[in-house]
Amino acid sequence: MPDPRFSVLSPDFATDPYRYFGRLRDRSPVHYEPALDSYFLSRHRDVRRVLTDHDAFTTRTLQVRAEPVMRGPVLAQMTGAEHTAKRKIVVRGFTGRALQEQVRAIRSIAAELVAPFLPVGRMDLVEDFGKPFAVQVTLEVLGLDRRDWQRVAAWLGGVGEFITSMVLTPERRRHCLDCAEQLEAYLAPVIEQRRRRPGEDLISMLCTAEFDGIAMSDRDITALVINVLIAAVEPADKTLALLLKHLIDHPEQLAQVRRDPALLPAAIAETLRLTPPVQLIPRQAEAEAVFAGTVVPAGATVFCMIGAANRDPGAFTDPDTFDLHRADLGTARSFTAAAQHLSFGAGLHQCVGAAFARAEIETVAELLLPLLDRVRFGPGFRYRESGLYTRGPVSLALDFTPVREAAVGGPAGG
Ligand code: 2IO
Repeated sequence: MPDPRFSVLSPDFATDPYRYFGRLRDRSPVHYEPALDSYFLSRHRDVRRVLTDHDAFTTRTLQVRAEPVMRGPVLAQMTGAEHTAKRKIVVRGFTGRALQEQVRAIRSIAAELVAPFLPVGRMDLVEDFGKPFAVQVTLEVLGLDRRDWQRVAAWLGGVGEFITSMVLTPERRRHCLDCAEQLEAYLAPVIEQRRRRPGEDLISMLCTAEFDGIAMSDRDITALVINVLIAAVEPADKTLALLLKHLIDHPEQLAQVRRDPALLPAAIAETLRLTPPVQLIPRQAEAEAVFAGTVVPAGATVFCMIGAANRDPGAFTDPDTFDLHRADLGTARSFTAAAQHLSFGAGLHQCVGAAFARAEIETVAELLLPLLDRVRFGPGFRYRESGLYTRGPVSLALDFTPVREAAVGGPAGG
């Protein structure tokens, strides 16, 4: 029998949701949350079904959860020919030659941001590095001014809060909408300028692109740029910090990766499986549906619990263990539509930035790992995660052997 007192809104669940996933999958795989009038699915096969049966489970939930702060419809809301065409435009912006350029920017921004901490031998991987890194890389890719990163980060905080909150007071809601409006106003003159004089950046590409005669409106571009900003920023510092946390907790695997950086993609894929930075994906059931004998009514909001699905023993052996060598990981597939983990979602709306995400984390980890000689947690550091929708380390205080600044492989050296 499911525990009637269990709630995904309880403080205990927020502290460590992973403790509850096994019980949810076994005893309450279709957990109803009255305060949210929503169903939470935790089994791998149920989550995969919801994400891939596009007629039965739609992304209509995003009209209320995302559209108000995205200032227009995001890619995941679109369907049919419009979705296919616009998704192809975005794919083009994140693969091939464009991606090669982006990797160069990632490397030089990472080298610049880490430099001041190397002679000290101490940094907070989240606050000192991950957050500025994630925002600055995304601004650079979009052809926006990196020097604006703190302003943009503050606005994105409000946008992210709106999308990922389970409950929002009217005051916080107003704050989030204010942030979104300011971000929109910041972008408007840029979009206008790129329409007149396009460059090589992603915004210019969106302004000029056409697929099967379908082009982007200003509203489309605004929404897509905010979509790219939040989707590239919010999970990035979390993934990087989680990767380092798992490797520090498993010194033998850290040593292997330091010796052979070709193991990095496997370590990243395993990090995403075990601790997905995006824990929830919402859908709307268009018709009544039955999961494991439980009825979900037509029109209901369904949350896919990615962290629980990724640890389903029916999908992965010894699912709670971090093992970059696991036979069922399928590293090469882990960043594609054939992925067995569900951290990039699945189906038509699967993450369009998965290849970029892999390249970003791989590039920065390749640069950091050799510098983090004898890396360990700082004195008195207590590991803590936060977030129900997106989740990651609050901070990650690292100590390592100080490095002379001259020894850093920057943009020229790398
Ligand atoms: C931005 C939740 C950070 C996406 C979302 C409204 C659409 C979509 C996601 C991810 C991550 C964000 N959903 N990215 O889950 O673009």
